[in-house]
Amino acid sequence: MEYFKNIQKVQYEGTKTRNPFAFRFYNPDETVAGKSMREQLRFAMSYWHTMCAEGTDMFGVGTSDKSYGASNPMEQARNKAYAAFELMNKLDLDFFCFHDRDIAPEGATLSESNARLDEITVLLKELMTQNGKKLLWGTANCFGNKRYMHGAGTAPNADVFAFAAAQIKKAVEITTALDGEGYVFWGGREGYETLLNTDMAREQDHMAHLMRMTVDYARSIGFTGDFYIEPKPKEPTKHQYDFDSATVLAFLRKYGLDKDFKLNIEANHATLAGHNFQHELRVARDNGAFGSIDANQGDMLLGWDTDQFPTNVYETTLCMYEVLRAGGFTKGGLNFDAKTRRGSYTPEDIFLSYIAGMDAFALGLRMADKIIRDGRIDAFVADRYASWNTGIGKRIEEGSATMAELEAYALKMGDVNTNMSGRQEYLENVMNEILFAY
Ligand code: XUL
Ligand code: CO
Repeated sequence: MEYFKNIQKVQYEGTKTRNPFAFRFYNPDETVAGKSMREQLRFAMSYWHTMCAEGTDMFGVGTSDKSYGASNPMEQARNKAYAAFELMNKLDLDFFCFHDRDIAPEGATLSESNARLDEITVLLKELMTQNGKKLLWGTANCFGNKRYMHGAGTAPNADVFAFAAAQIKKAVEITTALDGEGYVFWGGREGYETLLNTDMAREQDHMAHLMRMTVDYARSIGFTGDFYIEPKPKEPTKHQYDFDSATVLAFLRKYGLDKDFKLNIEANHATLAGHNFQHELRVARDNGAFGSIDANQGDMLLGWDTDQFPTNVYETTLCMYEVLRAGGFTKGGLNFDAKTRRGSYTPEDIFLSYIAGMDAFALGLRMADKIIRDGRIDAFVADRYASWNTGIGKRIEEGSATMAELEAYALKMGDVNTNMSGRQEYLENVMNEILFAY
């Protein structure tokens, strides 16, 4: 059965093409910055948005049909899996990501849900082998069911915690069975609506405990992938504990989990936290915690997580600059945690959106490589800190300068007469030149 009959395999046709179902910038086998674009970008399909979400919003029902011709939920799950691999093949996506409940619907009991997961895991494994596709990461949906109304790992009720742990245990097992390269914790409802009813310290202790147990269990069953936390400041809860990269790093260090977890940075979550995407990536990179990316973009005029397909090349360029500077992806990749707008409701729109997102990142990779080869921006930054390479600066960095020595140095100077311009506008113009003029 072919689900997307009107659409052929999308090919690279270069920038002269007028074919909307072609890549202009993503040429998978072309080498950019020392590796093929395929290896640099490691694109992944998000099962939840692409295969499941029908475009419902707070004001209206779904606009697109994701039933895949099925008449019951398990038939739908099976058809969905076949459709997912057809879509990945046609878009040349090598990876996918899922929540447990995306691939198989929740049953009436935990054991029924687990049996359903087992059945679909066998099917996915077969399809992965047949089609040469890989699982970038798996996760558990511990936020959709009403039992998680007050949180999962941070729920005030220990029974809810136990249920979440059981669900995560199974999600880790299927991720391991499918050779997943990663496992994600996104704190869906791990936060609070009001401190009047919340013991924040206790909730965070519990979350750390759950993460420690998960890592230990996963390693004991042979999971060799990376663990990630995906920061997000709010939505669905007013405050989410994994607010941003810096907050997550502090949490991991407090509980001694920093060796076990890296970060999965999402563009729209960065902007919700009042940062830009590059800032969140830089914090992760500077702390040796860069792991993976949820590729999307928000709308600066809206205060919520719009999960739009990323098309802003300035953003993708600065993102790929950070990725290259971090040494590239190891087990992570670019997962399109993105959905078509509710009005873009046809199957063709899904393809056009992935093409747009993949091309925006392919172009971003090409431009990031140009920034590095051009060298002016990196040289400017290096030069800006030149006073630290010798003399008093070097002694401070080495930790050998004393307060008394610095006082004597400052007294002798009288005042600082050596400040350089930050040249922001010049550097922004260099960016424009690199992006648009050569
Ligand atoms: C929600 C979000 C999730 C995670 C996985 O904002 O980004 O889809 O990526 O649970
Ligand atoms: Co995400």
